[in-house]
Amino acid sequence: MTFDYAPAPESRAIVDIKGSYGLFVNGEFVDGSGTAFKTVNPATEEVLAEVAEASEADVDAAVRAARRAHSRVWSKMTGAERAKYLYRIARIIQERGREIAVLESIDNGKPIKESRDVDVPTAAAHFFYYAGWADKLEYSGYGTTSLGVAGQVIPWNFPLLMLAWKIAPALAAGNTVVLKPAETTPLTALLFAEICQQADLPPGVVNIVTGAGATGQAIVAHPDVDKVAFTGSTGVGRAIAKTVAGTDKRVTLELGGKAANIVFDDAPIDQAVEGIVNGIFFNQGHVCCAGSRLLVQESVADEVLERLKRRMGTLRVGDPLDKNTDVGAINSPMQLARIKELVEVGEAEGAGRWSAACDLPGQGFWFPPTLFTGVSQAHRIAREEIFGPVLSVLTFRTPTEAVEKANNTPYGLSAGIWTDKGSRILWMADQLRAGVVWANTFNKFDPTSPFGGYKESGYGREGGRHGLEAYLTAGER
Ligand code: TAP
Repeated sequence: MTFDYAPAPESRAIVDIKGSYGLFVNGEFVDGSGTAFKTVNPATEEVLAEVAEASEADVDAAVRAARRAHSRVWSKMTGAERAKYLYRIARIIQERGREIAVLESIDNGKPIKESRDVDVPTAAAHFFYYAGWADKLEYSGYGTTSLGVAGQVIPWNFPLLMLAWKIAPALAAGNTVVLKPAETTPLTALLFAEICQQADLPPGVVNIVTGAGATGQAIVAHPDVDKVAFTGSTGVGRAIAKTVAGTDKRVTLELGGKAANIVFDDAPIDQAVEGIVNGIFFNQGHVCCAGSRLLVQESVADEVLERLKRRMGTLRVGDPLDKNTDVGAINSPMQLARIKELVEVGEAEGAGRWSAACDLPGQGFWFPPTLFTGVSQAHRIAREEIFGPVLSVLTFRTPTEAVEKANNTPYGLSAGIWTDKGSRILWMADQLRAGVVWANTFNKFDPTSPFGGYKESGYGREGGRHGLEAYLTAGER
């Protein structure tokens, strides 16, 4: 069943979405020379704005602006001076937090309570955290010398937060930046460009070039880019690694995941059920570290599933701007098609599909919170990243079997463990091939913690002291 709704008008009124946006190059908004594209509200299919597409020549202008700003201004400043700009940006993000959160929810489809309570405060926290490092780089262990121009390409699932993960450490370490947001979610990056102006950031230190994959490719291939930082799919990550092979560019890749969320029979079950729900339905499951494979110990599987289904029945799917919404819109029709395709494959392969009764809005892109039981390790829904609100449930008997199943994936980004035994947490954390292991919690992000993958989830770390390594020469190769 479907229903109609009018997006909450009072929230919408606090953002000023312009009819069209240019590129942000050398401190100013300029026209792009490519064909402008439209960004759409995925909850209503309303066209929000026309956005400039950066051609190779536009990317070149942005890289040249970044190079000038690096050699003449930014690398010449003391760390303490750079820190002042980062603190200022962090404060402005906080001050304009409501506006940014609403814009993020409109452009991305995520629930306002997530953009308000997670994306925006965590983005500000990254700028505060790395501002603190800017005048203390000699204690980082990675030297004090910046690399130069960083080319950064980010996905659509956490548009502002991924920008903060990339830009804050780069600037703190003295680099300048050319960043491309995803085609479906450019608006908060463009608002961030305004914030850079408001903070009086010297022109060229941050450049935002919008566009599709070809724009990202032009950044990666540009000969005067010293460092490439990419977050996105493993397929594009591989193409980027090929492009930079044989050059002296430094690269970090944050790619996909297929995390195991492992529940033992001694776990506090209600707490674990909350963690399972958060692990897979947070941000509609558009999360690289989502707990998309539930591994539950056989002796408690029935109980966990019963409580999980009951809890899924209480999730509210709908208007991202409604503060009571738990699950928002799927970001794009392409992503919705990908989710539907894999769900059909799951059914065809014989797994049992279940969703709570759930009315979805008639307009926009939606998918109900869904789980699959009877999943085997060979099923595609157990192996491939769905990047949507779809959980695959598998069972295990012993901790060794849990480790084997958890590690039986080409990915290695994150994992979760739910148990009462501290010794088991430590043993499991040691055995799991995952960059982040959460114990009795899930999807906890903090700027002080390094984050990144093993295996096909990429290499390099973002966050914490380790996140500086990618932007300083002493960490080189
Ligand atoms: P991608 O299709 O890989 O896109 C990521 C970014 O790269 C976008 O800005 C995209 O532009 C751009 N791009 C596309 N083709 C390119 C090329 N050939 N060269 C350079 N840039 C190119 O991923 P997505 O669909 O946006 O995001 C979903 C994937 O990202 C998932 O697999 C997810 O796991 C992963 N992800 C990982 C992490 C971490 S931290 N590991 C975090 C978030 C997401 P367009 O937007 O125009 O396509």
